[in-house]
Amino acid sequence: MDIKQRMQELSQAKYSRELAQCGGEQLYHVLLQLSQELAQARPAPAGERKLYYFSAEFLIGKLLSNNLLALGIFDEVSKVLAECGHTLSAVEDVEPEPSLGNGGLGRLAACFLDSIAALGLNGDGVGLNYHYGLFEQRFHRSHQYEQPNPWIEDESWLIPTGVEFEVPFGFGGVKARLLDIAVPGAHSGIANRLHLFDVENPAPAPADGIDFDKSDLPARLTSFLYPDDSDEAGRLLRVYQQYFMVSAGAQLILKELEERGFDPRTISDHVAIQINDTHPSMVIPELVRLLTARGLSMDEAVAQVSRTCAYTNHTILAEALEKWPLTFIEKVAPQLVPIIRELDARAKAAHSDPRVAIIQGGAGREVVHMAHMDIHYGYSVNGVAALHTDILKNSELKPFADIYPAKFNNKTNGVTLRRWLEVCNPQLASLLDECVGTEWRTDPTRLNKLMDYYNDSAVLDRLLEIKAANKRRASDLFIRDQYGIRLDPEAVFDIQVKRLHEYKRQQMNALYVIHKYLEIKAGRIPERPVTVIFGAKAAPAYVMAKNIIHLILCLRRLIENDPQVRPWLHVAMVENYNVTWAERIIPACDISEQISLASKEASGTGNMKFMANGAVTLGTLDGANVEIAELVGPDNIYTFGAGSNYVIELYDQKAKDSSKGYQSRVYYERPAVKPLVDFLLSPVMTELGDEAALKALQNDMINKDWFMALLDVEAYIAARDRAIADYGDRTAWARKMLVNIARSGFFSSDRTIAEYNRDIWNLK
Ligand code: 26Q
Repeated sequence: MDIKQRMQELSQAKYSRELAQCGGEQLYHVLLQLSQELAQARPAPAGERKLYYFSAEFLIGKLLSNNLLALGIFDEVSKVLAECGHTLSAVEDVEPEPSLGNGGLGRLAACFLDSIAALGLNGDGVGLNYHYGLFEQRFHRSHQYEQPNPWIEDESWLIPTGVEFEVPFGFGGVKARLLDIAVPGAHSGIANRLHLFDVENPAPAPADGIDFDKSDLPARLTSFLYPDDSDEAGRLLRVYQQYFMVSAGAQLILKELEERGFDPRTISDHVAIQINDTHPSMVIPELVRLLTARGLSMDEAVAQVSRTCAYTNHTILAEALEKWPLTFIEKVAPQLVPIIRELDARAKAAHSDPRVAIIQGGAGREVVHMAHMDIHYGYSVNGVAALHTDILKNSELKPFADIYPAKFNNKTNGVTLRRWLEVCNPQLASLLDECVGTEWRTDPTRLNKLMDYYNDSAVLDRLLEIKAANKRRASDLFIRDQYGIRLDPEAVFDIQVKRLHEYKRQQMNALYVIHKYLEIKAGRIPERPVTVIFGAKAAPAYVMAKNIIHLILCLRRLIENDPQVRPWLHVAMVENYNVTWAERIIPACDISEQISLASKEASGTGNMKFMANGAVTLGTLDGANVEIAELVGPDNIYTFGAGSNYVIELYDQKAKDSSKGYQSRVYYERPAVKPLVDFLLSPVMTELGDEAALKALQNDMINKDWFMALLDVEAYIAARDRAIADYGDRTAWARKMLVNIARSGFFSSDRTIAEYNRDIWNLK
């Protein structure tokens, strides 16, 4: 197809204008329609087995650039736009971001869909069409506020399908309407689909804020994505959402199975269901229900489902493991209760250990342990990084691993380098083309060839130039879109962007900022200026997380107002950090902060995106950081802090005797630590901030510090200062960048998906 000609036809048809006369908004809609036409003209992949990736979240981000890339018309469209005096990135500014996920788990699902399509595999996503994505974050007086975040416009990526199913809730049936988003595969010529279910008559927008009547069902079923990351909201509406998704999804699977001409008795030969954390776990009893309704015996149905479903665990935080009161399920989907009781009875008959029961608790207090159902009635259980899977097998899920050793397997996460390198860092991508050839775009292991340039000063200089250009660009966008806030592009960019959670330890990063501030005030001028950038949303009900945001924003104001400190230290916090901001900021990073308490971050995926863009990791030996460290070697990463075995040991000691194990006060009393923690309530801070919030935070640090920030803070400061000092040797630093980029191919989600397919799905 002649792309330019088709763009011209569309601009005429839609706006009766020449392409060159169109503004950004019109060009966006021309390109949206063009992409939809091309994607919908593509065939579905061949293959008798089909994967359904069930997830409550798909944090897809803006789609225009990525779809143009996958459709193979990115360069051509960029050229046509340039002829009209526009850039693709300016056109994409018009696109609203669909923030249909909280963070890592949702973004992983989006990367996976991209890779499944790129590998030409037969696999679709199944989820919900939330009308409001994750809340929009606003800062006011150094506090976070939440606003609704609508993303659906009259013309969007959603394609109506006309497909409908009835979902039988306790209160009556609700029609589920299916909308699709096309997922074109790069280099594969096919397109898969993201299936998003919605109610027939969604409620209109709420008048104000993100609060709404949660009992207004069914109209409110798909209104909001739950704004929690790892916090159990414990809400009935969440269970309604989950059942709506899995019932409609299971009906879709059976419909397609029939259309493909297969008997439901053979479903496990033709279907694989990946359950993304426990949010879709009710698909297991629902599928049993639907199969028995189609004539299978209970034994047959259970056997088929157990060979169809596979479960991915994304967390070891006990509070994030979903356990629903049986009364909730009784209310939402009473027809599932006898099935769940039957599944539980079978598990109890086979395994007397009460720790592996599905239903736990006495009469009236019974809870359904969703992960336990997945493990007994799924054929695969995987963790998301080597360390995480080891911890699952050896401690968190040990009783299960002893029963089902063969089910457990590791699939280290990955990210799509198409979005996270080719699109977001085109200059680096073309340097890589020059150095290693363009094949890395389909085979990321080819990036290893970059090691040949370890001593090539021209290439090392180019890496530094590209990084400097990306820092300038990020600074310009900051001034444009973040209320004129200035970054210093000459400074070291030290970045921590991820959801706000105590275990991720943004508070420890803030303690480093305090340390630097006090050093400068004492006349000890640092070697070079540092810009510390944060980006993080706190779950609206997570008070401690909001207090940490408050601390960071107060430090920002304190430093901005201090002419002695300002030349050497900047603190910036991105308002409304999302996928769009991630694409702007990650290419500009020098030091990537991955400082979770060892054993707590299942994998992390931001760490991989930073590495691929030439940032050097400063991190604990947690999650996938462990694998990054192995791949790049000790000279090209800064690791510090307590190891996971020691941390787990400390928690075990504390569980046995609360006077044993980690005692934060002991670390608080250390001379290097006390002044940092005390600073939270110093006069300069209480004058700027909310004393009660700062006091609550300080009190927690001294007396609890559940995630042991004070245990690691001294080692952290030393490692971070070492990294900032090393930055001064530009050639040596450029080599570290080069090694990180060269070794990042392993973290392509194409590799991860190839492993899922080889070990779990067997699609072709
Ligand atoms: C649970 C119950 C009620 C309401 C919300 C939730 C909920 C929502 C989202 C629980 C957990 C999540 C998200 C978890 C998550 O993002 N986990 C991250 O998954 C990434 C991909 O595997 C990992 O890289 C991260 O380490 C892990 O934290």
